[in-house]
Amino acid sequence: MKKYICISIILSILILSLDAQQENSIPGLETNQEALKKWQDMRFGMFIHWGPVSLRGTEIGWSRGTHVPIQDYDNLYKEFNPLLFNAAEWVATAKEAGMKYIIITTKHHDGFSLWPTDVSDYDISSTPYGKDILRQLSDECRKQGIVFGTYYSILDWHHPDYTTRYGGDPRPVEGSDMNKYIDYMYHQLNELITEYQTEILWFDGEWEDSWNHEEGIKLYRYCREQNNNLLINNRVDKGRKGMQGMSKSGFAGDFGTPEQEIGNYNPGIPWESCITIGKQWAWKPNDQLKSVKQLIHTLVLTAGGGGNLLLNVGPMMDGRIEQRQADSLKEVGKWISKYGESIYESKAGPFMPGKWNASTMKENIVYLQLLKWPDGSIRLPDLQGYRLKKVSLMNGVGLDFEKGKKEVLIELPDQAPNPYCSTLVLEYNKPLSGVNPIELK
Ligand code: H79
Repeated sequence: MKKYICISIILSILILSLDAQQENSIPGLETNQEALKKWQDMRFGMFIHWGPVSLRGTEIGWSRGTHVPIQDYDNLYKEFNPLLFNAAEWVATAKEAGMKYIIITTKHHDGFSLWPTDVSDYDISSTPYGKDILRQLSDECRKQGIVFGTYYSILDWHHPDYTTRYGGDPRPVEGSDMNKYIDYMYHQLNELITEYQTEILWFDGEWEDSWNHEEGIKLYRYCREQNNNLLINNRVDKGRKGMQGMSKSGFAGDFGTPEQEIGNYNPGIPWESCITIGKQWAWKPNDQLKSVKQLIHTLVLTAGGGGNLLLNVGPMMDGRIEQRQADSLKEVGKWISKYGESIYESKAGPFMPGKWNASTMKENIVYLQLLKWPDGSIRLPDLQGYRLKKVSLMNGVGLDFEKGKKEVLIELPDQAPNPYCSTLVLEYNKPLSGVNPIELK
């Protein structure tokens, strides 16, 4: 019997290690763990979708040939003159909101380049504005201590050599040469990596048939060869599973990219939810904005699931971030200045995000974020093997609690300490890293 158990154990170990080897069977796709950790600790970033399309207020990329005729769309750059663009103000807005990094659209599906690129005239240098927006922003990010990253769409519905058309574009694909387009793309990415020192490459537009898995792997490797500290999202390759955006194994990419939704609880995998502050990615006049409460709850639920939040703003045609959006961000920042300790550098759990809570932890401390303020008291399940030593309101007074057989009853004041999201701090007798996730009812 003993012999049999021994053999089974050895066999399982062999099978497990084979499995692990298979996952890493494609060399050159290993994430830079140090860069990953640094990025995960930041938890909150600003996404910026911007370009000449802000002159129309329609969606970037997607409105070319749909809401805006192609001829009009492709000529908008001739009027793009955002004289009130102020990189210092943008970065200060992000910083004040508690965001630690910025990702900006350098080239969306519409093909317009926001920097003076060597390989095209359809770029910022051909606009009446003329100055290099990307340079100003990347310089300013470094000045203010914000990590600078770049969005880049693999698909390009404007480039003649890209081999898929969209929006009723009448140009035939015969004669288009994807290899030529790929050269163009490599040249542009080299500019972003070496001249603008982008630290995060946020790819998009990988889903069309013009792109494939082999090219995805090649592109990932190329970028890392230029700078081994780069972090690259999973849309570089074809391994994305729907909008939840996690990666299948064997595909390139350092993190998953759920879009317009909070990722599922998954602390084991690096991921980032990208979510708009309103309804549209690019600026839309009178767009319906999410409330400050919704924004804070989104952040808290994301951190409580183990992910980052990349919250998107769409600046206006004159270069300013709309006042309403800036005001909301400021409010989020005020909340973070009090509760940020429960977000930055935190781990998800042990209580899974749910209807009324999220939770994060650090060592022996659990932060329990309450999305609704309960009436009088709350009951929490006991964590087997751990002793609850102290409960308090975050930034506030200690609270009385009573241990039952399997539960702890915590007494709460009548009034929520914070109108958006109050947080309890639970101190246990030892680090909670080994606890299984618990669903709260
Ligand atoms: O850059 C942003 C989007 O333009 C892009 N990814 C984020 C980061 C994106 N790629 N795919 N999708 C969005 C999904 C497509 C959704 C669509 Fe629509 C629904 C396209 C047209 C209708 C919503 C409304 C998005 C664009 C217009």
